Amino acid sequence: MKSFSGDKKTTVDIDNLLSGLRKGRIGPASRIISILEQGNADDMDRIMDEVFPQTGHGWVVGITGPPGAGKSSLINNLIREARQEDLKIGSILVDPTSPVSGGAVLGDRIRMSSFAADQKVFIRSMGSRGTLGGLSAATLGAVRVLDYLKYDYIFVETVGSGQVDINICDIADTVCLVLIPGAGDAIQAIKSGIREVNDIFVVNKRDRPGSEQVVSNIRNALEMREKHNLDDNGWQIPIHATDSLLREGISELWDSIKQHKKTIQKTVERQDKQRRLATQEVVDTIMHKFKKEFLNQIEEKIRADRTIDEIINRKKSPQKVGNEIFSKIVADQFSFLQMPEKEIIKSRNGGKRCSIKKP
Ligand SMILES: Nc1nc2c(ncn2[C@@H]2O[C@H](COP(=O)(O)OP(=O)(O)O)[C@@H](O)[C@H]2O)c(=O)[nH]1
Ligand SMILES: [Mg+2]
Repeated sequence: MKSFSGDKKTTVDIDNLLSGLRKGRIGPASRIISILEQGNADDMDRIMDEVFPQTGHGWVVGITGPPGAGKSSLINNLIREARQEDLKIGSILVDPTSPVSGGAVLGDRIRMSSFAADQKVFIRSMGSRGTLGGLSAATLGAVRVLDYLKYDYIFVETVGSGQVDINICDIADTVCLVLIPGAGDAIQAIKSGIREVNDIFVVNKRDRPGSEQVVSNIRNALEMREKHNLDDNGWQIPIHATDSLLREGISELWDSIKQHKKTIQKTVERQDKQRRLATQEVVDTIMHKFKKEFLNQIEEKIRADRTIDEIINRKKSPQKVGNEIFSKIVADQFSFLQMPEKEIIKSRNGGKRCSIKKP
């Protein structure tokens, strides 16, 4: 297998792939997504510099919920609906690398293979390994690659989990929470679904007993919410009961997704959300650089300074020492051992003292 990391060839490879992408080719897009998955920040920077300015076309639909709820089956059906309108559809399935997903991924492959010959459908699964179990920067990168290629709707399937660095609610324009009857934690999921500004509820497997109960639980919870006046952008959260096997309730769900797009596309809330995401990404980029460039040095410096002795001798707590060093960094009094990356560092005193360049 070809390696994309580290060497000079990488730059050439990426350049070639980007030029393929410019021609709208799928092969290079797929390989670019693989590069993003490898998580090299420089590659990511290079690719996004090219891709990002040409994005903003695609509508990102997050399909989230517990494993086995039928998310992939629903997406499969939604793609069918969208294809009847000749829309170009991308789909990214984020596999949580758990034993449960092994079989599901195989199922996905079989289901999705029905679109193999369709040039206007792109389906890709991405691992979430190496991240905190949910979405990674690579997922967002992949969404942007598809957006660049003018996919009209991009479905992102994720297993609903709370603590992730980039949440599906941050990156999706429309979030559908998929629940099923008989799952013990349904009420809890409903509550957090509402809290996290879920846009559409789906109760899949409506062929199973108890689905009406789940629908009415959601309805009750939503009514409570409305009484507390949390509705702001004029969108009334719908609840769709679906059967993905018999394809029932799917076209209504698809209509709701399109309606949601129409309703919120030009709202201030959407702009605010985009600003929040952009801010978070900028901060993440800085943090990443900061960790890479400074943390090792700070650690070495602490070791060399015998600062730790004060902790071992119970003179100071680790927290106090940490806070003192942090204050020194902020006050520009902390000397690093070596010169970190040139462009963000200014040197003084013959290169011995370095600090983050002030804006
Ligand atoms: N009875 C029933 N089974 C369904 C329905 N939708 C999906 N399934 C089945 O549920 C299992 C999990 O579906 P899948 O789409 O892989 O769920 P995901 O893990 O949420 O993506 C599969 O065996 C599907 O065939 C439905 O509406 N009714
Ligand atoms: Mg799935």
